[in-house]
Amino acid sequence: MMGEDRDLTNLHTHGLHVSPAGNSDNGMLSFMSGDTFDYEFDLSLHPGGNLNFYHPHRHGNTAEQLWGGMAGALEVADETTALAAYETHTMVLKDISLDGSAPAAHTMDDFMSGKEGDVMMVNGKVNPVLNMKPGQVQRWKIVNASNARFYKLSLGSHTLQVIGSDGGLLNKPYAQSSILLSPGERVDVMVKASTTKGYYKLLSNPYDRGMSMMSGGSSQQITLLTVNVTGTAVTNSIPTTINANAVRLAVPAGTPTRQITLSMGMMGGMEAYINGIAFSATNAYTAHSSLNTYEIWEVFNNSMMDHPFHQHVNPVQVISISGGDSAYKSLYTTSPAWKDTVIVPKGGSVKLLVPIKDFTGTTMFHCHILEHEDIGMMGLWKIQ
Ligand SMILES: [Cu+2]
Repeated sequence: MMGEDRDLTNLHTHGLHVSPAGNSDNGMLSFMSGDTFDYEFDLSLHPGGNLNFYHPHRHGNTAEQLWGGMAGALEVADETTALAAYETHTMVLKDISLDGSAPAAHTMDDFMSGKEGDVMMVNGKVNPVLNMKPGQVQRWKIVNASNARFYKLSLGSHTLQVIGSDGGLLNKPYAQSSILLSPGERVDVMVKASTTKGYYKLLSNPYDRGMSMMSGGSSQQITLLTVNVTGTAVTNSIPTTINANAVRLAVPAGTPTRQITLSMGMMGGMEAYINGIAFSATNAYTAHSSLNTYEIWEVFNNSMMDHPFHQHVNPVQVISISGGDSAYKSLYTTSPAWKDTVIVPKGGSVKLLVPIKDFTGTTMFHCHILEHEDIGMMGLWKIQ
């Protein structure tokens, strides 16, 4: 972004329920090229069984640094051994466009629309092949590490069984024909391979995140990976219970509601807002919360494109979603999913139950189309 020292960076542990203070998941820190700093994360209050994500979070530089590849998967092991026998793969979905051998530079338009690349990769490879035995069950932990690209995942002739979300394992498998995954979201799925040998494509299907006027992008169908069902058949089955302790919380009586409105600047004014304020070092919409309380956050999207709303430190459960993809809405408003990134559909809204637990300090919430975060769609969250 203009006016920022492009060397400034820091580290965010997206998804970890850890302190936002000191040398932990502190988004207010900032380091220059050549600096050394030791981070320390106490995971004793973080629930297990989830795939998380680390990337820089220096306001103004976040989008360009992630775009260039500064990100990775951060797995926290299951607290049970129930799924240990299944062959497990972690998949990092990332797109990029290259200018020669360097990541293509951002344009002004990219900051408004969110930058999508023309090369789609799984773990840094274009359309890799994954072998499965006929009848085999595999577990795939998938993170969308792209700046702005949405993936609507499906596997030819197969059903994807969702067993976990951003914050951990679900009570049981939820069968899906496709799964919408916006930037910053994760999904944990089990797949039972066909008994018919052959090649099956893991696709990203067209999805209109509100940028349909532009060519390409999330509105294209792309083959991300090819499953090759081959070899000697096995008879694996998907468990009917995953995590019996996973429950949907009831909304406590008298829980206060906070309203958060996301909006974009008009043509030419390259800014994005939370409750009318574009985040800067000196001005931000600030939510003040008390430790050991619950809040309902009602997040409205007053713009023409979807925004993945991400809050640090405390995961939430989704009470309701207005607008958007019906399968996404059904999955996250009926399952005991813990989420830290939730799509707020264009022209729609979401209602989140926010437990404020364990940690005080100053943290943040923002759009996870990181260009939007960099132009101001971020607020501060002060927990006392
Ligand atoms: Cu956004």
